[in-house]
Amino acid sequence: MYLEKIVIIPTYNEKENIEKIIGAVMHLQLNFHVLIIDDDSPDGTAVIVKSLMPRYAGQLFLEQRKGKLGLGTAYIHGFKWAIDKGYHFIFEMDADFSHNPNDLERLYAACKSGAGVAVGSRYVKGGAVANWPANRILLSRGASLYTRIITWMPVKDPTAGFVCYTKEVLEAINLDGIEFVGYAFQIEMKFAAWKLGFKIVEVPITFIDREFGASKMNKGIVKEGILGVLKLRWHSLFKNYRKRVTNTGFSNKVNFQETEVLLEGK
Ligand SMILES: Nc1nc2c(ncn2[C@@H]2O[C@H](COP(=O)(O)OP(=O)(O)O)[C@@H](O)[C@H]2O)c(=O)[nH]1
Ligand SMILES: [Mg+2]
Repeated sequence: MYLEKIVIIPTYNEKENIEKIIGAVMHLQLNFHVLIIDDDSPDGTAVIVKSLMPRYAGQLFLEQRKGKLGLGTAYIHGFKWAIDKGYHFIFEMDADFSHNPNDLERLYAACKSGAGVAVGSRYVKGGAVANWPANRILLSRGASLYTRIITWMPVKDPTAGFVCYTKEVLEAINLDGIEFVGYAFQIEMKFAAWKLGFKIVEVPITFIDREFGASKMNKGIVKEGILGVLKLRWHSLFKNYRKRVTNTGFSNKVNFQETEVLLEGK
């Protein structure tokens, strides 16, 4: 079977949103599959996902990790899973409706017509942010400007977490070489794709603040972002960053069944 599109949604305590967001993607009826990466949410998010799996058999998948390990490693886990299964268009999306599932189709279209990475962007013409508190807008705008000044990467919304990657891009990147886990993770993924020569296109979206549940943003994530961007630039100038993030053929291959057997044997 040709597996085309999968939306990876990382979750930590999203019980108010999870059923609705999965329903909204399925409702599109555009054959988007959904992979939830749950970090053992204490609120039982994974239990809700499991209860929905029969309804969306063959379209909804769940990977559970043992504890809160961060957004970045959740996505890396999901990317490897999706590559392993053979998906061609691999999406990142939040569970909290900040990203409108109706925009998935436009991200897909951008990749279909030649982009390696399509970024759902708040800061290009036509993009917007709704309801976010002023301090979050300032932080996000500041992070974008800072990233552009330090790295010169031509992306207006480098911290965006609503993205479509083609399989070719994710296969070209050594995913184990991606270092960061928070906002810096989003920046680094785009930076790596750019450094490896892929085309990044920004598609305007309206980002809406979450109505339900709580943000997991914290000071550590901001600090990682500030230092992380400097580190990326430093490494790309003096330490052959490209080499570190180039997939040499082995790094992204994980046999998930084998991992499970290994874990069980422990
Ligand atoms: N699996 C996993 N998901 C996470 C983690 N931290 C945040 N998320 C999810 O990542 C998405 C974005 O997080 P959110 O708290 O909304 O960040 P914000 O939009 O920057 O305030 C949501 O779907 C969260 O549930 C984590 O450590 N592990
Ligand atoms: Mg959010």
